[in-house]
Order: sequence, then C-alpha cells, then structure tokens
Amino acid sequence: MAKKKKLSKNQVRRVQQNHNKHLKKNNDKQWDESELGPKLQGVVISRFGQHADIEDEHGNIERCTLRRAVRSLVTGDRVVWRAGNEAYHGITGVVEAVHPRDSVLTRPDYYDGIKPIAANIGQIIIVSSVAPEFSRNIIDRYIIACEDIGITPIIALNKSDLLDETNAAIIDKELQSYRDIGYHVLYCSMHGDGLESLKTVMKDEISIFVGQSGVGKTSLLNMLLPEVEATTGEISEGSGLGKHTTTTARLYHFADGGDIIDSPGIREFSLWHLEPERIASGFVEFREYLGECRFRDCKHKIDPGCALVEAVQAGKIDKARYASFLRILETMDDAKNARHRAPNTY
Ligand SMILES: Nc1nc2c(ncn2[C@@H]2O[C@H](COP(=O)(O)OP(=O)(O)OP(=O)(O)O)[C@@H](O)[C@H]2O)c(=O)[nH]1
Ligand SMILES: [Mg+2]
Ligand SMILES: [Zn+2]
Repeated sequence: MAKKKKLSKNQVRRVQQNHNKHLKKNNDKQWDESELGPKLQGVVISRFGQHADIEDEHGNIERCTLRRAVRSLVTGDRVVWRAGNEAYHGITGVVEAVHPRDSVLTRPDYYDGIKPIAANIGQIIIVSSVAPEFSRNIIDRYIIACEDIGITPIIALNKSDLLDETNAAIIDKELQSYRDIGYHVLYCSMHGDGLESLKTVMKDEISIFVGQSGVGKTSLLNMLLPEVEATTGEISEGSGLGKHTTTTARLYHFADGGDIIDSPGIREFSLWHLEPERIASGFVEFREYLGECRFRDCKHKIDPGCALVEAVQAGKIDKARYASFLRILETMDDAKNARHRAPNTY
C-alpha cells in the first residue's frame, strides 16, 4: 500500500511561515474604537478565510474582517458586527462576536479535525443523482450526520431526466428503502421535474443542499432562484470526482420565505469523529435492536446473539443499509489511520 509522503521539517516550517504571513496580511488594518459604529446584528452569508460577507438587518451585504476572538464562523451564523468609518479594499466592517448556534452541520477535515459547514440550519437536503454516480454510501453518511445533530434529512434524487428503463427501477428500489424507514424522498431535475415539490418543502425553512460534487446542487439553486446565476460545472470525463465547482457555502433568500444554503460538494465524507455506537444509532431503524444483543459490547458483525444481524436475517432491516453500516465502520478505521499519518502542519 502506498504510504503518504512525509514533509521534511523545513517544508513544514515553510508552510507554517506562509500561513502566518497570510494571516498577518489580512489582519493588518484594524479600526480604532472611535472609528467603529454601534453594535449591529447580522447573518453570515458566506465566509472566505479571514473575511465574511455579513447581511445587515436591511438586507445589505457588508464584507467584514473577523476579530481574533472569533474562532469559528460559518454561513448561517448570527453575529454582532460594527461598521468602520470608511471602507478599505472593499472591507466595510468587523465581526465582533457570534451568537450561540441552534444547530451546526460539521464534517471531518483532514487537517483541521472537525470542520463546521453551516450553522442554524433547520433542514438538510441530500442531493443525489445517477451522474456522476448514485452513492448509497454517501446518502447514508449524510443521514448519520443529520441524525446525530437531530435534523431530519430530505433525499432529493436530481437529474431525474437521466433515468431510463434500465436504471429507473434500480434507483426506485434503492430509494424505497429510505421511504420505508420514514424519510422523505423526492425526484427532481433542473429541467423542471419536482421543482414545485422542492419549493414546497423549503418554504419558511433554512435548508442546505449537500451531496457529492456534480450532482447538481447549484443547478437546482439557479432554477429555484434564477436571479442568482451561480456558477455550475460540467462533469469532466475521466477526471473522476476531483472537481468542485462551488468552493464556499453561501446563503440565499426566497422572496416568499425561507433560505437555502448551497454548499461545495464532497469527495469523501468520513465519520471518524463519531463513536461506533453513534454511527449505529444514526441508522434509525437499528435503534430498537441496539440494546437487545447478547453481549453488551456487541460489534453487530459476527457476534453470536446479535439482535441486529437477526433482524437483517429476518428481513426487518434492509440488507443494503446493514452493508452500508459495516462499510462505514471499516472506512472509519481507515480514516483514523490515515489521519494518524497526516503531516501536522496547520
Ligand atoms: N441532465 C441533467 N443534468 C444536470 C441536472 N442538474 C445539474 N446537471 C448538470 O450537472 C453538472 C453539475 O452541476 P452543478 O450544479 O455544478 O453540481 P454541484 O452539485 O453544484 O457541484 P459542486 O459545486 O462541485 O458541489 C452540470 O453540468 C449541470 O448542467 C439535471 O437535473 N439533469
Ligand atoms: Mg455547486
Ligand atoms: Zn449486535
């Protein structure tokens, strides 16, 4: 197996120096107390490194720097900010504090540990599609993340126009297994199918589109809010899943109520920050069996008297969901090991 190349000490130092220089440059200009206006409320529309676009109470967008004390700031955060007396390089204010979050969707990051993606969301829309590929595994991983923070996901199968006689039945069977355990599944397409249903479920909610890169999250956004004209990308042949068109999460408003956050697609969504028990209880239909195994520390694999395995054998739990559970546990171990080997530069 190929080993990750380790950075030399010099390389590590250089990366660190560049990082510090970058931070310093962006923090150079600080307004004096007397140059800042009163404290105002705002919402983070988007975050870019040391800057963020903040929407004020009148709907104006202010590009702000962040006080050093502001450690974590993501799209959807509610903040206290102050305007500077004059703009410099397009920066008009400073974020002073972040209000406590009602919810936060996170994902594990190779370098930074757990990374928040968006805050104060009420609903997660997992977008999936047959192109670039239909991935149950990614849907299941997102569902676990949702269940873990107590937010019910909606599964949106996009690009329904690409379904034909051969793949429609397969996809419908896959999706039926989610309907059977109570999840809301809908079909949609940027060409019109299902857009009204999407609009209905998103009304008056703060929703976020998540899912693999290239499934059409931004294309759906552009159909729902044509004035946005956000950039979408072709799926390039042969380049695998390596291309991301949307690079930063951004919040948009619906004129008749509700918000939508478009987020960058992912290649891999590992869940190594969750304990195996939390992964298991992220599968809602497993919950009633989890305390019932013969052994308290049952791994639900080959252990005798495993209530979960018995439920699978009895047809009470979908085999594909159980297989997905085992695969997630395995890849979690892989991810833990990979992180162990990762150069600790940031
Ligand atoms: N046939 C078909 N193609 C679609 C549909 N929705 C999106 N696409 C195409 O899929 C490609 C990727 O769309 P994007 O909207 O950029 O995908 P994304 O999920 O936002 O990708 P990232 O920003 O990288 O996460 C584009 O070429 C779109 O034209 C659809 O409903 N049907
Ligand atoms: Mg996009
Ligand atoms: Zn068990």
